[in-house]
Parts: sequence; C-alpha cells; structure tokens
Amino acid sequence: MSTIVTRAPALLLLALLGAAAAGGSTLAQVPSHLDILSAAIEELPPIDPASVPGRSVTLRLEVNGTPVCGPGTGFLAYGVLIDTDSDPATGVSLPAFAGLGVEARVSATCDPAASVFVSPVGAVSLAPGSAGTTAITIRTTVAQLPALDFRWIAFAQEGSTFSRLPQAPAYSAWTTHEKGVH
Ligand SMILES: [Ca+2]
Repeated sequence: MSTIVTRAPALLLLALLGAAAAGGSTLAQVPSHLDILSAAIEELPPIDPASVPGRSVTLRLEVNGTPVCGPGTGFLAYGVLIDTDSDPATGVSLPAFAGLGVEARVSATCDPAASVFVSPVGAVSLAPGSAGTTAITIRTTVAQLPALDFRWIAFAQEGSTFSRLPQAPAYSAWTTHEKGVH
C-alpha cells in the first residue's frame, strides 16, 4: 500500500462538500471553464511491475472553456475525489457524491499570486484544445495516490460552484495495471 500524502486538509474537504450540498440544483448551469467534458487517470510507460510506486500517472480533465488563474482569482480547483476503499459506507458521503464515500482528493489549485495552478503531488499543465477546450493535467506517481485501486469522480470547483463527472450516481474506477490484469 502506498503512503497517503495527498489526503485533503479537513477544512478544504469540508468546504468542498459544503459547496456541493448548497449548489446541487445548479450543476447543469456551471460556467464553461467548470464544465468537465472528460476525465481520465492513466499510467504511463514503462509499465514495470518491479517499480509500481515510482510509475508516472497522469490525472487529466478536459473542460469546455478556459480557466483563468491570476490576481483576483478566488478559490479555483480541478481534480478527483477518491473513495480509497471503494466503500460508500466509509468516508464522507452526500447526495452530490452518491455512490462514493470520499476519503481523499487529488487536485490542482490556482495560486493567484503566481498565476499558475499548483498541486502538492506533481506538476500541473494546461493545454488549449480545439473549440476553446482546455486540458488540465496533473503528472504524479502511483506512490502519491492514496490507494492502488479506488473509485473516483472528477470535480471542478470555483468558490461555491461545483461540478462533477460522471454525474451521480455514476463513478469511475481505477487500479494499477497489475491489479487490473489479475
Ligand atoms: Ca470510502
């Protein structure tokens, strides 16, 4: 089992959950830069069974707009909420997270002073796509993830506005290559 280094500070997680609870009926009306089109967690080659913890992993969200991070930007974050034990009965659960009991999050947050997105788990990059979309990528390692297999959803949050993908009660699942082939 890998070391848990990405667990969200309790206050941040509570702020996120509170925002989700308050904004439940407005999820379909989020601004374009919070409109998540796709999300993926992918292991990168080399897929070497002898060095799983050090293996590179990308968390990638594509949004239907252009995030603006600069002086004056409020709380703006993109990432994934993780049910580390794939058990909805443990962790934090609210209607917006139906199907998940969330124990951790991995995200990139705007640092307004530096005008860049930062993450404690690795490098963050933003790349414009076609038709005004933006791909937000966090490059980290398996060791920085809170478990080797888990359920997850992608989220975007700006202030008290929150969106997720897939929509409730659906969720995604991830596991290392080794676990997936057994
Ligand atoms: Ca759980």
